[in-house]
Amino acid sequence: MATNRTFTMLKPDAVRKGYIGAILEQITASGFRIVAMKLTQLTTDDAKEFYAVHKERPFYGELVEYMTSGPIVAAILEKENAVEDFRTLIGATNPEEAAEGTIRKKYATSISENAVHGSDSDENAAIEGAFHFSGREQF
Ligand code: YYY
Ligand code: MG
Repeated sequence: MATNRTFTMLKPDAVRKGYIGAILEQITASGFRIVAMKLTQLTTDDAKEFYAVHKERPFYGELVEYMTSGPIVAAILEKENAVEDFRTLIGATNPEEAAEGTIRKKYATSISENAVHGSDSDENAAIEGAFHFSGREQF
């Protein structure tokens, strides 16, 4: 199903370093409308479920530990071509490979602590958004 929405998390390293405002400013200045948003913290079960697709990967344990290490900002964003355009805005998974000006280039610490999540498909955007927000929390 094609939608114009994507799902993001500002990850614990970005929140700890005080980058919430700067990152949200770049997101909204790039044409995304915030449809839902909250400051929250993932439980271990939440993080395991959210990243279940990576459970056989060597970094899974560290990823779950990191993603539960502090508060995150979860949000649903709306824009034409939202999923693809947001992946472009955040840059490559490894910040060393991310293009100049991208959110990960500017704010990420490392490949594992890479500041921000962006859904990789319309289908996953819908699943991930529904994981965090009920219908009445989406505007
Ligand atoms: O979608 P994206 O976040 O860009 O990357 P994924 O390949 O889906 O991996 C999810 C998450 O896992 C990534 O944001 C950081 C972490 N990770 C890692 O710690 N080490 C890797 N070699 C690959 C991914
Ligand atoms: Mg991914």
